[in-house]
Amino acid sequence: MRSALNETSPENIALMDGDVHFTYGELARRIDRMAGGLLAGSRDLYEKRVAFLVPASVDYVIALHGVWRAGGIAIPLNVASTEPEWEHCLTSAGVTQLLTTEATRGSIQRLCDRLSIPLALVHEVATDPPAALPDLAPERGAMIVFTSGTTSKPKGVVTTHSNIAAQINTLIDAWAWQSDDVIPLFLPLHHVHGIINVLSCALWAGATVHMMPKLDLGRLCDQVANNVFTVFMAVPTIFVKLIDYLEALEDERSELICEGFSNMRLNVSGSAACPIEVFEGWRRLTGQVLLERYGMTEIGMALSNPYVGERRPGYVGQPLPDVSVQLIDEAGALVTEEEMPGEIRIKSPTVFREYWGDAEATTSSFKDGWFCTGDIAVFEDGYYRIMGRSSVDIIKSGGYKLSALEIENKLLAHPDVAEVAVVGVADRTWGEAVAAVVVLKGNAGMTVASLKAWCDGELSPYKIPKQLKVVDELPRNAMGKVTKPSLKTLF
Ligand code: MCA
Ligand code: AMP
Repeated sequence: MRSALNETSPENIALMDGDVHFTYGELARRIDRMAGGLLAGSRDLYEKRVAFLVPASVDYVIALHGVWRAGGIAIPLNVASTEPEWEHCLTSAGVTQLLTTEATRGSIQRLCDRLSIPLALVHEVATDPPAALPDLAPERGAMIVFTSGTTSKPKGVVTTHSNIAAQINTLIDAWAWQSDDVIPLFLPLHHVHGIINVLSCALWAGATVHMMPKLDLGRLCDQVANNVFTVFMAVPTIFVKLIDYLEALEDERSELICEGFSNMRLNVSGSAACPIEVFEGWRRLTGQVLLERYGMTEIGMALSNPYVGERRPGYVGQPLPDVSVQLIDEAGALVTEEEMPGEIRIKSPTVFREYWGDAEATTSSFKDGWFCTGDIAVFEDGYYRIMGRSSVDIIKSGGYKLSALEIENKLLAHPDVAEVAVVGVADRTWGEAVAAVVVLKGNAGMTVASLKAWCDGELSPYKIPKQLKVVDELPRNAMGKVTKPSLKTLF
């Protein structure tokens, strides 16, 4: 994005990184120098893929915006991933340069050496600002975010500058972002929720973002109690954790923190279904009526409860401006009656361009120009309600979308595993928890602890099964396919 940073008040504080603050003016200067370093004398990166492994910090913002301004495609990597997971991202996207920090270099240096990908520290790359920055046509690729799905390996979702601008502008208007807003950012910065809804909306609106490399409820709540923030966005798991945390505190402290939340102008929940108990629990404690919205990596935000008006518990509201929504039933017909379920299909300027290097997956995810989300919803009395997903192979745990197939493939490499099926089981904290049902070879034994230990370094920690059942055989239908829904009842 050429000017994804607000330029109206250069003296305003854009970022708080620990105790250090960065104004919009200072950030813009650093980003220009980064773009200059990345260009290294050339006129344009021409959609060259530049990945970065950078924790939430000013360096993250400089890397993201520097790549955008130099005409590259920015690929933010998950700081919690394992080497095989990073390798998939780097090779499938044809990454030619990687940016990192002193703190994270050690974990990825060996991989970059093996793949012959040049690696540099963010602060080393910056040079003098370039004489000219490339002119970026809106339809050019800007970012690749990896998302899990019904395939074993995550797919790279390519969004253009125009998609990103639409995703940001829609939310700035819908949720009334202001330059005096202040928001904490503890969500991972390799997903749309953290990158677009929090970071990019705030920086476009001229607001202030407090970068937090990790969710630390105690430190966060200290600031909330001091009325530092005006807006708060999180996944339902975090609201569950906050409710538990606040209820365990002594009354006086809990009241101060609840008052801090109560004084904010907006609390948003998304990335997974917000249970009605959580919605009501949050209202009881803080007085805040959560605004629940629905989105997806491929489409940005599509449905939202109103900023002004009734926010209905258990519902995700109505289409955001410029978003068209259809519900399509199992027979492929348009649902025209209320209370009849159908798959959500979307047309919108926010919808992504393609899955990187996977024309087949891109084509099959659209029908007649509509993006098929795989989520099932109903329309009831003016509001959409999400009922679930069409695939049992997608699990939503703590807001992360996980592929059961990816986890199964990894577990099949375990020397004692003959067969395995992975399912998501209902969980109060995580929404769904990853559970594995395995058939073992010979007389081998397995416990959750031994399985977790084996998975360490193979799968990101949040993908590792939390529950395990060892069975003699997996239930299959007449076609030989494992009947996954029946497995959920084992837990
Ligand atoms: C951490 N753990 C998890 C998860 N997170 N287990 C399952 N699912 C998870 N999501 C496990 C760790 O492996 C560890 O296990 C233990 O919990 C403690 O880890 P820790 O990192 O300390 O946990 P935490 O800091 O409390 O993390 C929970 C979290 C995090 C903050 C809720 O999961 C998170 O940031 N989730 C948000 C994801 C997100 O932003 N998704 C947006 C994508 P052990 O103790 O066994 O080692 S969706 C999206 O972008 C679309 C567009 C949308 O609609 O928003
Ligand atoms: P991701 O691909 O990680 O962007 O996750 C997108 C998915 O999260 C959607 O396809 C939905 O299944 C789910 N999701 C996001 N927001 C909500 C919500 N408010 N309620 C239910 N599911 C949601």
